[in-house]
Amino acid sequence: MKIDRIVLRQLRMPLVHFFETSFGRTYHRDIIIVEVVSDGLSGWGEVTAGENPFYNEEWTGSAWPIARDYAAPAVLHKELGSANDVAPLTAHIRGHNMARGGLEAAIWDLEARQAGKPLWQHIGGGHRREIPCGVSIGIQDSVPQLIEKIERELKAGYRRIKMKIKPGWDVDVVRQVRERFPDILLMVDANSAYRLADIAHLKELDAFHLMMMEQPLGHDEIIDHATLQAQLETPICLDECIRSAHQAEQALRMKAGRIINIKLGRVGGFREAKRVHDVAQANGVPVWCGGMLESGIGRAHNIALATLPNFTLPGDVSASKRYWKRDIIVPEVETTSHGTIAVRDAAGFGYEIDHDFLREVTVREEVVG
Ligand code: OSB
Ligand code: MG
Repeated sequence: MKIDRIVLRQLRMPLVHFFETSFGRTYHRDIIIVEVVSDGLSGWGEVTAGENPFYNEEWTGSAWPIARDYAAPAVLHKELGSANDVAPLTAHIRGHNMARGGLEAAIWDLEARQAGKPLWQHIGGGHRREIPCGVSIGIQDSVPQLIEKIERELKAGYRRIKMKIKPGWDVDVVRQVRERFPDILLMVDANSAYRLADIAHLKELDAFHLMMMEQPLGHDEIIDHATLQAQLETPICLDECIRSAHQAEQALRMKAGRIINIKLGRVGGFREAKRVHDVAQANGVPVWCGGMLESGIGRAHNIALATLPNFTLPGDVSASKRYWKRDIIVPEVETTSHGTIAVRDAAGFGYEIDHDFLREVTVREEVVG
């Protein structure tokens, strides 16, 4: 396979509701979509970087030149044996996994379309026909607002509730949520808002039988997570600090956590995501698929990923309408009444691109090659 052309598009899409984490509030997304073209057929990927370099070092503004000037030229016009060969071609780029991963995922999608196969099958997934769904609920202006949101998501059928926490919005809020919903699968995500010195405070959360506490400490911190996990009953789930299978292996060897959240972009695409999955599985550690407020394209890739066998826990992949008034794919991603997404059998990522709407929300476009 040879890639003849790579089209980068930057979209601007308002979120239905703002989303707040410990690092800030987002009202709209600036999303980069990667289209790769070979012999007249297109594959599609999404760069999952945020609007600011606050989750990790990447942001839309950095991902654009990395994708255009470094990642795209490394694969363009080259004879590629398979999509699996793409990640090593951009591995000399330090960091910037999301910019690299958006391109890599697009080539997996293209190759699946060339073979006339669904993406989930092409990556070696297909362990389940429906993926179990949870939701990630941001920090709200008040506790009653949070409770109302949780109530609505449970009514919609979602199987697990994740609430974002930060200093000042943690133990007391979790206590009130637990009192109102004693039996639900509940977890928290701190996005690196705490330090090891906060250990006594974090241990108070042990009282609420949470499924897990996601990334409490530094975004690049494995050692302190091991120290914290040894003193915490609640399992730690690692997100930000797992950027490769090698780091996953080191973290699990150190017992820095008992669960891993896999995000396609954060680890640089499907090849590395599958490797992280395999390392976790070999260690008896379950994984789930995280989200980055994706458009339908990134969401569809996440669904394919979550059909791999060790994705046994409900992830953060949920219905399009929780994010967008109108998505850029048709049909939009929908959930069943029992809190799952049914996997589709169409070739590639399994949904159609809504080209008219894509054009409408595109604010920047550049062709490489
Ligand atoms: O830490 O999982 C996270 C959103 C943006 C950045 C980081 C995270 C999140 C989410 C939202 O939790 C997941 C989603 O609904 O897409
Ligand atoms: Mg997280």
